[in-house]
Amino acid sequence: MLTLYDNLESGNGHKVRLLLSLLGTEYQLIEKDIHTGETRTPEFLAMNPNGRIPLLVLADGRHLPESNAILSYLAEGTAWMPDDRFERAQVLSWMFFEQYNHEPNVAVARFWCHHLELTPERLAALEAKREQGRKALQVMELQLSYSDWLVGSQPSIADIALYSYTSVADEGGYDLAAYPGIKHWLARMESLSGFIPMVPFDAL
Ligand SMILES: N[C@@H](CCC(=O)N[C@@H](CS)C(=O)NCC(=O)O)C(=O)O
Repeated sequence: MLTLYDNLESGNGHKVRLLLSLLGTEYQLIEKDIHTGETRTPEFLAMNPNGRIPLLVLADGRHLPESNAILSYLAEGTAWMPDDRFERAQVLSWMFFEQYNHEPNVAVARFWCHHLELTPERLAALEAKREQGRKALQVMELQLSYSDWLVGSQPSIADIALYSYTSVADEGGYDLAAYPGIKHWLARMESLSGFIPMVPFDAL
């Protein structure tokens, strides 16, 4: 059976739990406290030298870190990864965008709002993050204003990679009312059979 090391606050982890749920794949969940260094112990670093969740452990004991690499592994041979070579590259394109433009701003703003004391200096840095995050959301909005899904005519792991943190962007101070295409896309994702939501901070 697959084992997933994760933390329920994490959108990177949620991406993986969401795909596993949509695929109906059973797995064992091991929660790690990311605020007390549980992913920085020698035992954990031996599994992922980068000291972060999510981390997937295969039935044969091999370890795979990085949410989007895990999505690619799990989606192989399923409808969540297109067969077409160009569409596969487009999926990767959105996943790289997610890690470079979206997650460092949309997810980090959410983390700061909930875990850091917001001094005047941090508030200024937070506003700069939000500005970059709004630019990333606008890129998604443009794509989703003329297509239902980020790649091709059906949902793929590109949509999963971008769903998790976008769905809780309000927790980082973003107002999704400004992005009607994204709002409709979120609703399409949430209507998929097997869908599971992000756990809101106030429910943890
Ligand atoms: N690029 C990585 C980012 C993983 C990441 O930042 N994980 C955070 C939680 S969302 C973590 O484990 N933080 C604990 C730490 O850095 O010690 C991915 O997509 O999986």
